[in-house]
Amino acid sequence: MYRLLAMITTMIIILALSACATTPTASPESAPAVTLGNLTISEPWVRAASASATTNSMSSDSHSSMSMSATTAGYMTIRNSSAEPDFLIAAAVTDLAEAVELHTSTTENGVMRMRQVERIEIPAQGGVELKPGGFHIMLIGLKRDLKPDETVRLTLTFERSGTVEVSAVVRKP
Ligand SMILES: [Cu+2]
Repeated sequence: MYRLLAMITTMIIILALSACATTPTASPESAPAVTLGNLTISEPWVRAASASATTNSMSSDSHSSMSMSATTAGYMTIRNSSAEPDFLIAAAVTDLAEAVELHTSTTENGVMRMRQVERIEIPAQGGVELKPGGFHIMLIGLKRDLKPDETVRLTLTFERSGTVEVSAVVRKP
């Protein structure tokens, strides 16, 4: 009787283990991290947006001066294991936007403002988070709608590490 109980217990454990094995470790919404030299780029995502400019005011990263063209932004976390800093110096997309710029956001007197930056530093032995309200990759003049759960390709160029392509998942903010 005791042996039977032990057997059943073992079976339950095996079942539990196999159930764990079939459970994805990452949420399906996040793309796998990409490594480029000493850099690791994780969880790239792009804010869902309509190519028609009317919904532009919904985006917290919209420029008032760009109200005539639809914009959205891309975000990600970049880690740098090197003893030297690196810099994100360019980003690009294919057939998705008229222009791509690197931006930062700051809040002055309660008003969020954005400005273009030449490069975004990834500190040595550290990292930088591109996120709403901070650094972001600005897609200007969207050529088509970006719907949640679709994937877009972003090409990132770093001063030291070179160029890499990442898959960014489109998400609602
Ligand atoms: Cu911006």
